[in-house]
Amino acid sequence: MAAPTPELILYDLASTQGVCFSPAVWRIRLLLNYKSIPYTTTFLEFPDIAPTLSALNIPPHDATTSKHPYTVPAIHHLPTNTFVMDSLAIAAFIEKTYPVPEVVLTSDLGAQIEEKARKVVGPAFYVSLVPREIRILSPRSQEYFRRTREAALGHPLEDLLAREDAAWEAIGDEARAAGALMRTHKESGPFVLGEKPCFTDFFIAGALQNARVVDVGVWERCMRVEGFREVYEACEEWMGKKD
Ligand SMILES: N[C@@H](CCC(=O)N[C@@H](CS)C(=O)NCC(=O)O)C(=O)O
Repeated sequence: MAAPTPELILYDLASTQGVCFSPAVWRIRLLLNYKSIPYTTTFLEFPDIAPTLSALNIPPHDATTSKHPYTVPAIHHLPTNTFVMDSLAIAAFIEKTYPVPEVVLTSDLGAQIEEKARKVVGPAFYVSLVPREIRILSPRSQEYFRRTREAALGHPLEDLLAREDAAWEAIGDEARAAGALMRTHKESGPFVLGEKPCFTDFFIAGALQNARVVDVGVWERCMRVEGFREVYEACEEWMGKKD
């Protein structure tokens, strides 16, 4: 059977693995896969993101809210020739354009979980994944990634690994509390809001899939925490299209 005509092009981050690993892009990929929207992927190397997206006339991010003027995910919606950058803006565009099946983008519980996950698990992810992400980049992207991240850090990426075990030990109880919040509606289903996935589920599953591609040990650490595991497993059926 012929492949369906793509509705959009998804701009993603390239790696030597040939599959999506960016957490922000995975959020959008999960949304597209859940809604069965056909799309193609254009993988960009880190140093090509800004030149490619600016050549498409996409306006840059506001410098006061983003470290980088251009980021992936970005999309080109072919039927309307619309370009959108930033995962939240893209999710809003997709939800408006393809409202069925509905995906709740924001909720009080979802916001609480995302904030807790960012604050609690985010720092441990950073320490574990940033020094390892470089290993799955091409030489050109490695040079860009090391230069930009070390300029911000003020020391070699690899130095982060010395803090890894302490970072994970420090978050045990709080990570379990975040996981427990994800189980609030466990009587009605495995997702944050119960029966059906919402965008917070894709936020969680996207972050875990990022860990799985970059370092399976980090993914396993998270999968031991109740809540994270259930959400990830329930979202796995929409992880089939990875490129
Ligand atoms: N707020 C953005 C963040 C996306 C983001 O940070 N993307 C990274 C890749 S995971 C990126 O494109 N970085 C560009 C760079 O480092 O130059 C979103 O949610 O889409």
